[in-house]
Amino acid sequence: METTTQTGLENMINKSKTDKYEHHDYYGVDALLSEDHLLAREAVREWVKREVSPIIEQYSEKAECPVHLFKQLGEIGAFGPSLPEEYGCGGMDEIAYGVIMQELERCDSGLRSMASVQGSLVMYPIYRFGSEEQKRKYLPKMATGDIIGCFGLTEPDHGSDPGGMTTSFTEDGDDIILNGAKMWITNSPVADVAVVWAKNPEGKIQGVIVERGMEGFTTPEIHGKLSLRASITGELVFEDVRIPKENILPGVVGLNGPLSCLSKARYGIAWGAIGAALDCYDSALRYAKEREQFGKPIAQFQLTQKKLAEMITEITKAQLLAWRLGTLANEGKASPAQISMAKRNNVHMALEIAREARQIHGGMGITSEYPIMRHMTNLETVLTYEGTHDIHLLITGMDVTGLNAFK
Ligand code: TGC
Ligand code: FAD
Repeated sequence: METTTQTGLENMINKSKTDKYEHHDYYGVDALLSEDHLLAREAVREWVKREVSPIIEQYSEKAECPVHLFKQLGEIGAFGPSLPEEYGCGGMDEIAYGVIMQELERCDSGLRSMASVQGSLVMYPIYRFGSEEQKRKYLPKMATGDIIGCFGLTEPDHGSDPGGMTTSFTEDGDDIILNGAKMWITNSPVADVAVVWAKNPEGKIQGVIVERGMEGFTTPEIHGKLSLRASITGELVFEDVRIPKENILPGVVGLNGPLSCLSKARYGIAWGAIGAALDCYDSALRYAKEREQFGKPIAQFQLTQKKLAEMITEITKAQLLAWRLGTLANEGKASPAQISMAKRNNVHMALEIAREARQIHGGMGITSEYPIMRHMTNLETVLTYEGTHDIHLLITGMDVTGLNAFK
């Protein structure tokens, strides 16, 4: 007798995937994009379909990061697309940055994380707050993916409240001595450099570039993640790490330094999450038209149509929100609170769509044959990192009332 494993589920699950994704643009939002935006999107989509879609499910199942993609992400211009060309970056606008993040997250939130962290959380602070020497040393090599970076803000006891951090440094001649620990750091076990936020002897927050190999600096991996499995996450541990003072980012003192980096990355997530939602919708629509029950496609049942109609409505609203945020960002007018609203709304929207798409796929929806469960579990992380769903709600609440719920 053959076992279920030999004949059943494993045979149904196609391990090498053909990416059948078709674009969905119900309100003609693409007409609001420029030729350059569309070209950038097409290039990333084509790369994702060829290089990543066939393998992403396997990496996610194995909880392994496809580190070979860092160089390729550099080649397609995914690292710092809106930072200036003079440092080897893309020189594009904020909408181009958004559409690139959307294509990456259409494949996997962890893939987008690889790019968000490198571009928005490591290259951006070096560009915005670094010395000219630091910019020339790090940015061109980071843009190509030759140097991988990570961003250390969160600590074991300070997540939503990073201002309470205890990681700190003292001064010793031309050096500083760094002590403390950071937790939940994307890319840390494979990073060459870390932008670390720590308190100076006056108790003020400053950014420090810490390089792999510095004595007392370790980056243990965090295991057991059931979400964002194709992204590698770890800690940053500093035990009397001696670092030259020239590695301090000279351009900012205070919590607004790391928070402004978060604004840049949250903006990318507001666009990116739509990608995950589109992939779930696309898969659900195709499945509903192909799968028959009671002698007709399940897409013909009103309850399925309700799900699909509500999905595309929510996606369309999110696309318009992201586009408007992009135009504000291009004018330098996107406020942190507006970015919070878009991050919160679009990630929650994507998670809800993943749950509905899972239902449409029936039992097959829980398998790795379809991307739904991977997106759904990924989005649980996206809902929490870069500021939790509730923290962003309170940021909006503070903005509209003028009253601070945090203090
Ligand atoms: P608060 O007193 O409100 O603010 C301190 C200073 O910062 C300014 N500020 C901002 N500046 C730029 N951008 C923003 N988004 C800003 N938000 C606030 C603010 O004006 C003030 O400036 P100044 O000049 O008056 O000093 O600070 P608070 O301690 O009360 O905290 C406020 C709160 C809770 C909103 C903030 O701490 C927060 O956003 N918490 C969430 C933490 C968070 O998002 N952590 C993310 C860690 S990194 C990450 O998750 C990466 S995942 C990467 C991936 O894999 O993709
Ligand atoms: P907590 O802050 O302990 O929050 C727990 C719960 O309490 C949440 O529901 C929260 O909304 C709620 N809460 C907290 N304060 C309030 C309040 N005032 N009012 C109401 N509710 C509140 N960090 C980095 O620095 N760099 C990274 O690269 C990075 N990558 C990450 C990758 C992954 C996979 C994950 C899971 C996290 C990552 N993070 C990173 C950390 C992430 O930003 C934090 O997890 C997040 O900010 C929340 O912090 P916390 O997990 O400590 O939760």
